[in-house]
Amino acid sequence: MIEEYDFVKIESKWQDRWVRDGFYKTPSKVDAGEKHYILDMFAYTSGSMHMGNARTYTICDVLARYRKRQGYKLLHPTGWDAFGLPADMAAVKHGVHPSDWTDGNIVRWRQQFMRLGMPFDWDAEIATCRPDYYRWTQWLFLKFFEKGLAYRKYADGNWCPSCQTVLANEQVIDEKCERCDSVVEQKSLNQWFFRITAYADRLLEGLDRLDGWPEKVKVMQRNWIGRSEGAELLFSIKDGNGEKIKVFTTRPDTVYGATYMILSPEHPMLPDLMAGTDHGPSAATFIERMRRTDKTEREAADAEKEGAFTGRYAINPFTGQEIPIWTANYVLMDYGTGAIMAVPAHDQRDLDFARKYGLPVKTVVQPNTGKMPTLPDEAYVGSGCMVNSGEFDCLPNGEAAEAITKYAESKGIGKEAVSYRLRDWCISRQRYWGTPVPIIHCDRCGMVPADELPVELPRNVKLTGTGPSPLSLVEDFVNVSCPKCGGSAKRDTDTLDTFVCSSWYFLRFANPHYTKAPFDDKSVKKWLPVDQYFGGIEHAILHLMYARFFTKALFDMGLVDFDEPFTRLFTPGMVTKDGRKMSKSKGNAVDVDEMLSKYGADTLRLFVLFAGPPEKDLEWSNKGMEGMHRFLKRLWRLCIKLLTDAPERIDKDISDVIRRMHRTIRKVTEEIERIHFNTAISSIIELLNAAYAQENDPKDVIEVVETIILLLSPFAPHITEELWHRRGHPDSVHEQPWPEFDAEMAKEEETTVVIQINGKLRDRIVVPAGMTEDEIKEIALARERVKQRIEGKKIDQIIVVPDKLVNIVV
Ligand code: ANZ
Ligand code: ZN
Repeated sequence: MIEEYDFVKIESKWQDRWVRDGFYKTPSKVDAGEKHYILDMFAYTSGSMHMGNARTYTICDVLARYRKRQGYKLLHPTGWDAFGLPADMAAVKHGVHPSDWTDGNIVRWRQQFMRLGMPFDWDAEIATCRPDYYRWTQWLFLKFFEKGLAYRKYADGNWCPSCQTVLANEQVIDEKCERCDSVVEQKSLNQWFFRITAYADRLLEGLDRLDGWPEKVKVMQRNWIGRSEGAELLFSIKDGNGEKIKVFTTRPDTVYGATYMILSPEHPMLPDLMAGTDHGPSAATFIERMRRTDKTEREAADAEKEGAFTGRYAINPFTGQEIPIWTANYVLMDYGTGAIMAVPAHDQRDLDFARKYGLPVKTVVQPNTGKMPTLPDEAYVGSGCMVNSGEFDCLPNGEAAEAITKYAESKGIGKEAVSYRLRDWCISRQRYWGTPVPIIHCDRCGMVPADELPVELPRNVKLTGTGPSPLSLVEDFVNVSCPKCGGSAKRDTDTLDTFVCSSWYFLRFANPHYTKAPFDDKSVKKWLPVDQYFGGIEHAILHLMYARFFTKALFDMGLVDFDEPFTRLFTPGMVTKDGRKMSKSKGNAVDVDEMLSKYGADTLRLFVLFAGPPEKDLEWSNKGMEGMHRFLKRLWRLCIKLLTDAPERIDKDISDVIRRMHRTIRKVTEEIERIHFNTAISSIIELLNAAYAQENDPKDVIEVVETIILLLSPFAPHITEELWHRRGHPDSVHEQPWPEFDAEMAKEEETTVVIQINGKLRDRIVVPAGMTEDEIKEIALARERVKQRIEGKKIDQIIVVPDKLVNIVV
């Protein structure tokens, strides 16, 4: 009777041992070229680990284990992104203190990491909610403040008058507060911002150097920054007091076609413009309604365009014509200048609007076909020659854009301009569970940096979920004396967005308990930048942009000597069930702990790695789990049988299975390097099957099986460790050097295939043996000699005899 595969016992035994032996402890001595920093986005402690997290962390762990085996010295830490709104909400709902709730979650997360076979160094963990961490978040905030990169200004927010707080866009439903149904107002509040827009160009330029990042993430960041080149043009107002309306346009060439103007409903010039006109009151009603409409709704491309005439006219500076000034939902205050010249003939949104309200349409760009564009409902947005444009007629429109901008500049009515979609980052929250803003407001001295850090979050607060910032109710927190003049002053009572905490944690990991600064310069020089970063695509913009911004700002302050934090980035796909993202609220989540109890970590790890390419979404399958579990049992049976009582290998004949083993080592190594873990695992499975086929001839099989254990160990670390020890090796399998292949033996067998056309020999090709029919066909058809002979002829049939012959019948 062969002993059963008892994964419960095996896994917990090794998990404890690895932590005790300091498996992921950061080595102190690291020579040049030896360091490797692998990092997974640290966990947001709003709950416990879900299957998507389990997959991402597993992918990261495999690569870390593999790099270690290659001889790299690893920095591979983890920690907790531990502040944030969910803790406040849990406190209100269940009456538990956010701090206790968070600590409870951290304990669970830690256990789950352990159970998955990820033996982190828990003495080196960091948590953003602990004073020894957030004092440095505050310190950095003050640095940014000192450099003018953090500032406070009045800004519009969704204000619920009965809850007395700003709501996120997501919390506004049909213009009403999701909690109390009051109509939400736009209210200006004092808010803190980081001046990320000052880094827009640097953030763009840096992307071009990030060769190790997925293209799709770079595209998302580029779009988010949204750089547009164009011009600003000034339009004077008929019967005005000399004030001019400034527009931003990417198409200055079309200025002769500007038949009306639109100001955003929030535009500051509107009230004065409308005062006393007949149209004023109806426009005012429209504006009031727009102010209450959710911005994202207004911005949606398919939102119905609506507007109102202000009763006033502007003068098109190029045609001299009077054009009506409107206000409309689709022009936003926070882009460009908040005002546009509308060119309905060449802009679809303007055309839709003009059709709806009967405004004139004038074509100024003619397609190069010579025909005028026909325009009932579709704007002509292509290029062409200028028409109806005075002295600029007949110029190609690209040249006209330049000429018109130059002309405007010479007349003092315009200039070249660049506009960005990127906005400054609003970092203040009227919430409790976050890093307190370390600023003191003094009537005499203004905003004064707190002199003692950390500004500790008081524990005793009343959280009701409504009302103003919870900290503003804690009197002995609020009332302080001014560090500058000693007079009575008040602390800022906002807390920082959690994305601030996570914008620099990767620096802290280099020396997590450093007490003299946020990060230890010497250790940062040794370990940073992060060589390989892992995290979900949902962070493509926010976190990954903020961390880049921080790094660049710190670089400019001379605090770090690199300006991109993550050299390579990998974004694993989601885990889905029945085609939809797994989520507790949708009721389709598969519980990680339950799967670990039922099948063990090695099975779960193999399943999430094997079921598809890591960058793609992965559909959960119970059958797939069963399949992986069976594979491990097969491995167990064969090994136990062979490794406990088989004879040593004596004669050194090279059999097929040994060749295959060398090919597998090569393949697995290449595939791990490309993070194609699914194909790496499938070739290990094939090798095991080949070993089984030779079970009765154990002399080669022993070598093969030991290699399988070595190759499989980063993926399924527990079973392989156990089998390695059973085989009598005293050291951990995870300390063995990565197996090497013999290039000669790993060579694919080659074969010569003859190519015939209508039965006559025309060419010969040498290809790896075992190619599929389609692969051979493709190669044959691409040969020059073949192409020449079949050119212009119709192929009736292609006959393939694998490894031997292709006959093309034409
Ligand atoms: C005249 C024009 C003619 C325009 C034309 C386009 C085509 P991107 O490429 O996204 O930067 N625009 C400017 N500010 C706006 C705002 N605050 N809200 C809504 N739309 C605004 O878009 C730039 C174009 O979007 C600008 O160029 C302007 O319309 C519009 F044939 O000006 B254009
Ligand atoms: Zn003062």
